[in-house]
Amino acid sequence: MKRLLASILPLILLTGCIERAVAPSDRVFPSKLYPYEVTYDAAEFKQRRDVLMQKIPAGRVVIVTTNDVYLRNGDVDYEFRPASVFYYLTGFEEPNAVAVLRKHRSAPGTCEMIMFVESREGSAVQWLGPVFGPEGAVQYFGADSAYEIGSFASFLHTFLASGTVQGVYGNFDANDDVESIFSDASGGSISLHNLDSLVDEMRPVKGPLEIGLIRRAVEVSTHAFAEGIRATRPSVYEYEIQATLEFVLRLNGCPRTSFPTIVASGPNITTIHYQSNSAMLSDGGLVMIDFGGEYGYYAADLTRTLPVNGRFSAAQATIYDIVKSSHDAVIAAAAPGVDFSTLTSLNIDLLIDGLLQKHVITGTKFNIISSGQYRLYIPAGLGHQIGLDVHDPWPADAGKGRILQENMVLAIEPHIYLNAGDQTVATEYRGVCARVEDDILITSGGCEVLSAALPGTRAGLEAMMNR
Ligand SMILES: [Mn+2]
Repeated sequence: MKRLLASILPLILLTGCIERAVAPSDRVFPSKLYPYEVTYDAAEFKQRRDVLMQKIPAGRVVIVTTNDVYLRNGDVDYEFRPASVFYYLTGFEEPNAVAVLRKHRSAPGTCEMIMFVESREGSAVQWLGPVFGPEGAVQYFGADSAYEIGSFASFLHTFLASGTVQGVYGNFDANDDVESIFSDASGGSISLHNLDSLVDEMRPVKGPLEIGLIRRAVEVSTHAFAEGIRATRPSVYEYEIQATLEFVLRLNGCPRTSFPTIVASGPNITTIHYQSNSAMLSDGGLVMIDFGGEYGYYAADLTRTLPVNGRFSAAQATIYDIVKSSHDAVIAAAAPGVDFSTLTSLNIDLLIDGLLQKHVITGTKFNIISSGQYRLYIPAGLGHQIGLDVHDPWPADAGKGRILQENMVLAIEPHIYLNAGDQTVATEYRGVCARVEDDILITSGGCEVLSAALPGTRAGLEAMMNR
């Protein structure tokens, strides 16, 4: 108990030091699900709908739905989280909601929004709490009109039968009920188009509200990660480190992680999406922690690889330093106008160079890369965008390349995985892995490492573990 208190007290004392990250704006409304400090600017969501509507050909409309509520077991549901595309366009957090977007008849170039949301009264309020209802959808979320969700099916039948709608952009993968209502109402005579791919073109460049939320998610996550690093030592269990990470995360206002926390030690380290977090950490081994919080629905995503006993062995240090130097080179090269595939190639070049120079593997760089052998050691991509999804979408049109632009946010995660049974790897390196993942904001002249407060060098990590 004494040990537990001693480990928790400093965490509690540390939690007061994070500044409010999101400034209130002129038109704000409270978030029921985020009562602490997130405020929303309804005008920003309206602007996104206006931009989207300019991409929609005449005669077509958008029907965007939030996620279904999924049964977990018995009469318990999984925690609800809105569909990212629905949230991006509406800011609406409650389940059982649909928005119909069309070109505004009286304000050309803008979007009209008709919302269908849940109403609650009587015992439903007693059990589940109040909802915004149609009135709230108009008052706070900028709906031009709003109705009870139960009337959506009859609305859609009438709307589609009117002959004015020639096509619909929808995201019906998110909700089977809405999909079947659409199938019934359209009778197969209205063309259905992919909404996500249009919104995917809009999401990469983040606005000020989004960047503020990501900064906050990263800030809290780095803070939690530091406590997770301090909790790492021989004989603790992976789930103890997970508990520390998630405790500090929740204590600082993040309602959830942005993906299931990975604490992979010993032989588990080679499982990229290891899930059980059930093993005990062994002296002399490594542990890889992949973790990030979600704040205001925006993700952070960080990885560190640690020596369980606080000191990297010679082989572990060699692999770690190869990864870290590539990580630094990629971040130095990240800037507006740079194609992400150029950074991917740079990373593979540097990692394979490093492995050859240190005699971890043998052969020629050309053969190892052109034959695809490098994928044995570098199984995953260099990184990805982050935003409402931890793997935020790139626009589907790959022909345009993945050119970095100011105010994109990315997770950069160079890694080397050397499997225990890999005969192409020198014996002493088999089973050694390293990954370092930071979150960066592309700026006008380069990038800012949002997670710079978390040590990434070998010396910095060892210092943090041995303090
Ligand atoms: Mn990642």
